[in-house]
Amino acid sequence: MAFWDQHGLNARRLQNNVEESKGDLHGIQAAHAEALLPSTRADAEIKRGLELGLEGAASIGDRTISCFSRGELPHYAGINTFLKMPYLEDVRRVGEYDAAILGVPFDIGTTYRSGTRFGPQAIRRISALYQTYNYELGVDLREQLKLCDLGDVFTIANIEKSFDQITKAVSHVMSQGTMPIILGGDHSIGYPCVRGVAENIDGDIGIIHLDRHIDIQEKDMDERMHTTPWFHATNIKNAKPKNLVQIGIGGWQVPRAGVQVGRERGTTIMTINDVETLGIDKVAEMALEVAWKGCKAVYLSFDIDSIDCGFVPGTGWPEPGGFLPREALKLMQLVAKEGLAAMEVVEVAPAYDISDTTALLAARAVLDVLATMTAHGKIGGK
Ligand SMILES: [Mn+2]
Repeated sequence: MAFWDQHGLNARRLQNNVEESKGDLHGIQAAHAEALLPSTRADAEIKRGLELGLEGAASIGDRTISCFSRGELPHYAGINTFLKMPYLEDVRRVGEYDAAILGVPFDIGTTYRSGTRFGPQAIRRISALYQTYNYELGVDLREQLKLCDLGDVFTIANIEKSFDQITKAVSHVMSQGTMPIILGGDHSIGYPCVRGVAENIDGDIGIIHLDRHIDIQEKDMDERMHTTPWFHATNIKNAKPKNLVQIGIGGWQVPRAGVQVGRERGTTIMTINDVETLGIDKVAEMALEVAWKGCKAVYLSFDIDSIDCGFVPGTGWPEPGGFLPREALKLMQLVAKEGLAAMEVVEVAPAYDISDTTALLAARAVLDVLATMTAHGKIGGK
C-alpha cells in the first residue's frame, strides 16, 4: 500500500474518531452549556432601551434597535462605564451589587514614565469591545452577576492623602459586602487598597501578586512610590508577609533594596523560570496554599507589566520576558476559583499603548476573574 493511501486511511479513521468523541471537546460542551443560560436581563435591557431611547426609525426591520443607543450595542457607541454596566453615582447604594468597579487615577507614585492616571479611562473605553458572555467559561455576567461602576476615587497631588482617600473608598465598598475591583493607577495603590480590604476581614488576608517587579522596598527617593506597596501592606497586622506570593518577578528592574526586604520577610517569590519549570497549574496550587494558609480572604494584585512587554507596551516600566497573556489569564482563573476578596489591575499607561492592547488585557483579566468566581459560586446572587 502506498504511503498516501495509508495516510488517507489514517485521516478517515481520525475523522471517524472525531465524530465519535467530539462530545468530549471543551468547544462542544461549551456550545451546549450556552443553551442553559438565561437572557432575562438582556431582554430587559432592550426593553429599557426602547423606552428611554425611543423606538427605531420605521425603516429599521429589527425592532429591538432603539433610536438612541442605550445598551450594549453598538459596541462603538455610548458613554463608557466598565463593560457598559450601570454607573452608580450614589455610592451609598453599592451594597446592592455583587461587585463594583472603581478607578484610581493616580500616578505620582511612578518612578519613570507617568500616565497611569489615565488607566481607568482607557480600560473602561476598550472594555466596550467585550460582551458579557464568555464561551469558554460558560458565563454571562449580565445575567449572573450584579456589577456596577462607581467611577473614580478623588485622588490629589499628595501621596499620603490620596492613600487615605483610596483606603476609605475601598473599605466602604468592602463594608457593604461588595467586591471591589480597582483599576489603577500606579502600583503604589496596592498598599492603601489592601489596607481598605484588610480592615474589613475578621482574620488574616493573603496576597497573590503578579509582577516583574518585587515592589517591597520601604521607600524609593524618600517616598512611598510604586516600588514599595508590599513593604507597607505586610506591616498591616492581618496581612502577613508569609501569606504574600509574588509571581513573575525577574529581569533587570528588580531593585536590590526590595530583594533584601523580600528575603528578610520571607515572602514567597516565583520567577518566570519557576513558572516555566513548574507549569501554571502547579504555580497556582502553590500560590493558593501559601496565600490562604491561616487566612480568611485573599487579595489579587495584577500588575500589567508582569506580561512580556511585547504584549503590553502601555506601561511605565516595560520589561521583556514576563508571562504570555494566556499564562497569566490562566493563573488568575485558577486562583479566582477559590474566591477573592478584591482585585486590582495596575500600571496601565495608555499614552504608550498601541491599539489599546494593554488596556484590553487589563479589562480581560477583570472579566476572567469575575466569570471564574461566578462559575464557581464564589460571587453572585444579589
Ligand atoms: Mn511592575
